[in-house]
Formats: sequence, structure tokens, C-alpha cells
Amino acid sequence: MIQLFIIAKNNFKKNMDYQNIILEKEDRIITITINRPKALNALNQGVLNELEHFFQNESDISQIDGVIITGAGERAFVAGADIKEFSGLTKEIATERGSKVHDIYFSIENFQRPVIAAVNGFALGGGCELAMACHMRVAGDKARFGQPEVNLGIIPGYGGTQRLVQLIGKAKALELMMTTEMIDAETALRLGLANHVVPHGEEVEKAKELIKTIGTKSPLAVSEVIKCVNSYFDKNANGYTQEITSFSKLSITEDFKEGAAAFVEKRKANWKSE
Ligand code: CO8
Repeated sequence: MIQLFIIAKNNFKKNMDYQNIILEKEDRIITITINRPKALNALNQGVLNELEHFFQNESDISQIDGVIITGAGERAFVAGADIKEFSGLTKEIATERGSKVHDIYFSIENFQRPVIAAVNGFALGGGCELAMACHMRVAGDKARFGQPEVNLGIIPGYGGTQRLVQLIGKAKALELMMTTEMIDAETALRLGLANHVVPHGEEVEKAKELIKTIGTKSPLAVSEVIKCVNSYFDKNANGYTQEITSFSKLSITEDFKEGAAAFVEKRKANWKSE
């Protein structure tokens, strides 16, 4: 059955029949729901291919203010990579799959509009790593985060060894990855893994609220903020140099003139992304 639902406004195009994720567009916000609730939304190759397709082909970003990723059902955001697909894994397949998922998660992290994980339940293993690849995380009060891979004899292989350290620091990251302790939403908030905690069921609404606020700001400036902040963690980049590049690029835009004029004239800015 094709599970593609698009509440389309503007020019959002259907360009793939998604089987494992549901896309909805409303108020310039796309919500992606990973739709395998019986397997607690585990990331099989189908889900990964569809996320890859969306994030690497969604070029018409002028039509959107942001993207939300969440999980179907009441229990899980994503409970990890699909463990049932591990049998028959060779070194070559593991290398190929790991690299592919790194690329997908980088395309989320480098997406030019805010991407927010609405964590509505278990976010484990590759699911916690997916949430961490997003720019922010809104956790429901039933959310549980963890990196249980060493229980299976592997490590977090979808970027978790790097992004968990970036978000919560080395000592706590090592502890969570080595003990496999599952933490609740309030602990995730305290550690800096979650941006907000809301009652279960209100995760997507809160994420929408954040995106709507960001949507009132200059889209060009927002995407340069993403680029500069990501440069901090890119060993091949110099974040300070990127900041100067982005700042000077923005300084000659129409939107900069408009933003300054709107301030002086005490009115809302009318952004044109020019
Ligand atoms: N993969 C496949 N199926 C899963 C997964 C998963 N990760 N998690 C849950 N399921 C399935 C269960 O098999 C079960 O299906 P069925 O009813 O057909 O048996 C269904 O979801 C419900 O799960 P449970 O019955 O286990 O529900 P419980 O409430 O008892 O437990 C838990 C919930 C605690 C979330 C439990 O399901 C669990 O521990 N799941 C596994 C969590 C995990 O270990 N995740 C990490 C996976 S490894 C990973 O993500 C590594 C990424 C890098 C890989 C690099 C490869 C190249």
C-alpha cells in the first residue's frame, strides 16, 4: 500500500511514492513520520532510502520554513537500526551502509531550513543518532534516549560517537554509550540533548511553534547560521572564517536592507530571500 499523504500547498511536488514514511505539508512545514510502528519505527533500508531521497532531492526549499521528523504510533520515535537486517552483514556491506547513513544524516544536519526531531517515545541507537542529526530535539515526557549498541557487540555507527559528544560532552557521552543507560526526557533536557520537554503527544505542535518563530526571520540568515554552527564541528573548516564569509555575503542582500529598514520603520520585514 502506498502510504503517501501530502497536504500540499504551494508547489510541493510528489516525486517518490514513499512506502515507509509519511509526508505532510502544512503552513510551510513538512512533517515526516517514520511509519513502522509495529517495529517501533526501526530504520530498515526502505526508511533510509526514503529519508535519503527526501533530504537529497528536496531542492525547492523556498517553499518551506522547516521539517519535523517524528515516529508513528504511541511508543517510539525510532528504536534504532533494524536489527533484523543485521544477519548476513559483511565488512563491505557494513562499510557501505555506515557511509550511506552518514551521508543521509549529514544532509539533514546541513539542510538549509531547521530540521527538528519530535521525539515521541524510544530514540535508541540509530534513532537517537537520527534525532541528534536534526538541529533541535523536542522530547515528549515519555521519550527515552539511549545508545544500546554495545549490548549487541557493535558501536553507535550512525554518527553517535561524534554527535553525542558534541551535544552533552565527552564524559557523559562515554558513560551513556558504555553503560547503555536509557535516559528520560528530563535528563536529556538537563544534559543538553533535548531542547524542550512537552507532554506526550504535543511534540510535533511544539516543533511547529519553533519553526513558525524561525519562519518569521530572514531565511538567508537562518541558513547561514546553520552553516556557521556546523563549521564549528567540521575539522576541515574554520568556523570563524565561515562566519566572515557568511556575514559579508548577507551584508549585500536585499533582505539585509529590508531587515534594517523594517526595524527603523517599526514594521514586520518582508523577506524575499534575495
Ligand atoms: N530493530 C528491529 N525490530 C525492533 C527494534 C529494532 N531496533 N526494536 C524493536 N523492534 C521490534 C521488536 O522486535 C518487536 O517486534 P515483534 O513484535 O515482531 O517481536 C517490536 O518491535 C516491539 O518491541 P519489543 O517487543 O521488544 O517491545 P518492548 O516494549 O518489550 O521493548 C525496546 C522496547 C526496549 C525498545 C526493545 O524493543 C529494544 O530494546 N529494541 C532494540 C533497541 C536497540 O538495541 N536499538 C539499537 C539498534 S542497533 C543500531 O541502531 C546501530 C546503528 C548503527 C548500525 C551500523 C550498521 C552498519
